[in-house]
Amino acid sequence: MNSAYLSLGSNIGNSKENILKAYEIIESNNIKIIKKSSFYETDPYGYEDQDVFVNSVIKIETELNPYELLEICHVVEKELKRKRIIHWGPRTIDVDVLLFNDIIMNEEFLIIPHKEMTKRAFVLVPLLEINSEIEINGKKAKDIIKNIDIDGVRLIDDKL
Ligand code: PH2
Ligand code: MG
Ligand code: MG
Repeated sequence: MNSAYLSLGSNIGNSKENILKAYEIIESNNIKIIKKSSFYETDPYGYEDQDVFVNSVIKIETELNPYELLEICHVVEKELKRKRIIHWGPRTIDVDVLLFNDIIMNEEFLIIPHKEMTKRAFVLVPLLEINSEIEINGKKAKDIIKNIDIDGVRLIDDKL
């Protein structure tokens, strides 16, 4: 059995509903959700001229390999009618593979650990909520986050 972490984000429509819908689609595709973070309202990172996001992180278990898991992330995005218009721009849902066992891979369309995750408070805060001891490339996430501004990440809900 493989263990992985996924990041979810939405800033179009009812973002919380979109993420809950994404969980349903994920669970109907041979993936078991083991842990869900709270929802966080997060200021847009990178491309800033867009609405705030809702973000979460989940821990999953699956027999799927990383490519198959990525394919399911794309199925979720397709079902929630994501349109790719602006790079890093508004979206109904974005599902990214953060970590997969302790695999390190560097392929054009799949980089694990996720290339940007160590810079993103909207990923690290919910990730640390569900696993405070998690390591990324051999470094403790709780040490990485010490050098990152987390002001733009606000808890919006109790545990699901
Ligand atoms: N996703 C991006 C770019 N910027 N900012 C926030 N707050 N949350 C996101 O999920 C997000 C972002 C590209 O994947
Ligand atoms: Mg993303
Ligand atoms: Mg993505």
